Amino acid sequence: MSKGLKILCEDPALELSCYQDYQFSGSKFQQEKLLRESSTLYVENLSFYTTEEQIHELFSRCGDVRNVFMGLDKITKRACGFCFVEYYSRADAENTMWFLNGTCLDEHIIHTDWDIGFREGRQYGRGVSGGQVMGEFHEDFDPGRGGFGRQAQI
Ligand code: GTA
Repeated sequence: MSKGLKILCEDPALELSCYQDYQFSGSKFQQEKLLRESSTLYVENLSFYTTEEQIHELFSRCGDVRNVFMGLDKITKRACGFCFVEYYSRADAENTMWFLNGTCLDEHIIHTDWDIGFREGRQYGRGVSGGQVMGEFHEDFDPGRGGFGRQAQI
């Protein structure tokens, strides 16, 4: 394939991120294969007040949603700003990467990423405070996301 054609065929909206789940026991190659065939998306930067119903409603605009798994604080079991959305087909998940990545939901710019597929346990935040790891490094106060920053680690 010529370089020009290759660039046209590559779609940056559908690219894999460099995120690696350290709890995944397979190789990097296996993880990449799963990501390339997956119909599941990870969604981040949700408001803690956004409900499963809202997510279902929004993400259904891009295709048939099979499941929504809300990300939960492992201690309080409350929503902590992320979720997994499982579609019936890869094409529908691709639509979402195109149309919903970077859009606004409940005053938050949401980010979507390919995911290897939901497994029990992955819905819980892995941070020391119970929420997501990245939430513990945000310095800014965000009323929609707790905004505890580094204080949670002290
Ligand atoms: N598919 O990007 C993702 C993703 N993330 C960030 C989390 N999950 C993701 N899945 C996909 N793509 O099931 C999934 C996890 C788990 C659930 C909760 O969400 O697989 P978590 O966010 O609480 O913990 O996971 P995780 O992902 O194991 O934490 P990790 O990899 O240490 O850090 C995630 C991000 O936090 C980093 O990419 C970085 O942006 C930020 N971060 C981590 N450490 C620091 C630090 N020292 N300083 C600043 N930022 C940091």
